[in-house]
Amino acid sequence: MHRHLHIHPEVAEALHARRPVVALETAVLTHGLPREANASLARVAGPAWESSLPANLALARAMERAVREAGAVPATMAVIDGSLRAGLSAEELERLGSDASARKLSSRDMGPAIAQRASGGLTVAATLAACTAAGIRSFATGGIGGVHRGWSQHPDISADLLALSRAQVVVTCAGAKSILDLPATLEWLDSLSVPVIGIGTPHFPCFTCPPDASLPVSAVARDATEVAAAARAHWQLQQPSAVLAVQPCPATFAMTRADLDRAVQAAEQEAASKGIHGPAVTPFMLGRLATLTGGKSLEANVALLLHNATTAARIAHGLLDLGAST
Ligand code: PSU
Ligand code: MN
Repeated sequence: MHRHLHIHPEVAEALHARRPVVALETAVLTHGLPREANASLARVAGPAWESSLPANLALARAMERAVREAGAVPATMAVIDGSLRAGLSAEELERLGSDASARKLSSRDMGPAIAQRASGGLTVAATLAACTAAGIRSFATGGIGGVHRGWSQHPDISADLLALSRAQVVVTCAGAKSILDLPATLEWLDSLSVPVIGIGTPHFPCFTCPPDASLPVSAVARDATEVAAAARAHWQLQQPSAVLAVQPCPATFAMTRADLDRAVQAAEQEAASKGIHGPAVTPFMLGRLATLTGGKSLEANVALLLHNATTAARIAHGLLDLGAST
């Protein structure tokens, strides 16, 4: 993998000088968010939101900004023209965000994409593999992939879960996407020995919805420093797995469970009748949910992504303060 990895000079310098770095995934850029400009998202993201840009690109740039404002260097991870990048230039980010042929790359897809000189956005699974190659310990995303509803008939289980079992990285997220079977997803995280640490919450956050009182996390931390301490101890025990740091969507923008469930049901029926399956399911569902909720799920998604970027930067600081690179 290292043969194909290109670390952006700013990221390389930060890693070398032991300054905090936060990896950002790009499947959310290529497949997770709409490409139309959306000025109303400034209400969520603040005045620095670039309203005239496609929303997916504006979000990727806003996440990089949030990481910088929290004193870390963003490493946006992608495959561009067959090379694996940790850190993109502004031009590369813009190209990837507008490339209609950009693939959604999970860990198994990166090798073929590199050999074919293709470009694509990395899922959580692929980003974790890239973090291991680059030596990055903190990573922010929205919600991880997991066990899809209806798994007993059709076992659609995201490769994110397996990847979490074998990358020593702290992944900051708002739990797993609410379109999933969350109890089943938590059972898998348990089996794969991935600590699920609630930041200020004993319950598992449900992506765009508030945490579910019936879903306990495996540990609670008060803040980023405590998450970093737990991760360091986990890895000192030679545990090969990631640490999932979970925090709820900011309350102002969270959706109610009832609103979300109604939309998920409708979107699931559409997906089934259109024969959508495999890697296309998650992008289809996220797109339909945004429409069916009148943009509410999109607002919540943007709010939680930015919140997670900031927290991941704090965790990167915490890990370095503890000297937790081994
Ligand atoms: N979080 C978001 N939006 C997204 C995703 C996560 O807020 O689009 C992406 C992540 O890249 C995650 C992927 O890895 O969805 C999961 O896809 P699948 O269920 O096909 O494994
Ligand atoms: Mn899947």
